Amino acid sequence: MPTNLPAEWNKYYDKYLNAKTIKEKIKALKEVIAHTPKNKATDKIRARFKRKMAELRKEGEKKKAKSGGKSLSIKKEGDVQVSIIGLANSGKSTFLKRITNSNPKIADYPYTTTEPEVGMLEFDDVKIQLVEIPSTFTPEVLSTTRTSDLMILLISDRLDESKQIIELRKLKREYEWKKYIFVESSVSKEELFRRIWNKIGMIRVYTKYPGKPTGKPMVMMKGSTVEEAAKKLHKDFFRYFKFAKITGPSANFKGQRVGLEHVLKDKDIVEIHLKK
Ligand SMILES: Nc1nc2c(ncn2[C@@H]2O[C@H](COP(=O)(O)OP(=O)(O)OP(=O)(O)O)[C@@H](O)[C@H]2O)c(=O)[nH]1
Ligand SMILES: [Mg+2]
Repeated sequence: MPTNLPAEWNKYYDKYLNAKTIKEKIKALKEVIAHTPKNKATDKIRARFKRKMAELRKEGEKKKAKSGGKSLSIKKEGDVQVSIIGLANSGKSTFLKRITNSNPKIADYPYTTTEPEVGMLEFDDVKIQLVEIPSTFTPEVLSTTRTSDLMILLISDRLDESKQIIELRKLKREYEWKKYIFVESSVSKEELFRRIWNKIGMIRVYTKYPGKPTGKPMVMMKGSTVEEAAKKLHKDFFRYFKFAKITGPSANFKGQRVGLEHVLKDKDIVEIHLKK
């Protein structure tokens, strides 16, 4: 091993060497990678760890398939997918029904919902697909959360608040959800949208053509440039790009002329001009 690694690095590496199961190995290797400084001297070793990580993941998938471990996925629709996680009988279906156009079964006993339920929240030109995750929390239903952009950890006034927070935090750690928000089930539709939108870090980019009103926006990652917007619209917009005119938060003034490298902001209106 290279000698220029921090002292505590060995601790993580030992833990990895001693890990027994594939899941433990993956977890330990993640720590090792996270604690390996990025520099020229560690380039090779980090590449090796990453290859090992890919191998372990593959091995894990194979094992799961053999053991009959099923995985489920919900077809992603709309611009963003958000999973709703909450304790059994806490009011997840009621919440989904109130916020979206869906009509899930609601009943006063736990585990009414056994398959993921889906609804669409449309707000401010964005479509957010909400998925109620059954509180059985089997690996199969939890596998549906892999495609989600955000987890809503739903807190209901029906059950003890601190108990809910403890249980939901446990799940969050176990499944390593990185993007999540705690939400009270009484939240308004507008406030919910605002909190989801702020957390996922995406932007709406409207496009304008001479003589046409602006339509539905493109939903893109924060930090996206005019180049990415042009490519997303059509490859010809990139190929024949001359300049763009921007109106909105990223422009210093209405109709500012910019190039491909210009970084866009939420609610920008972009008018692309092409070479003749
Ligand atoms: N006090 C209170 N009761 C609620 C609330 N939301 C739902 N309920 C009631 O709680 C019961 C369970 O509601 P559901 O929406 O089916 O709960 P769920 O979390 O989807 O339940 P499972 O799918 O069985 O886990 C129903 O009797 C609802 O009328 C709430 O915010 N406050
Ligand atoms: Mg339910």
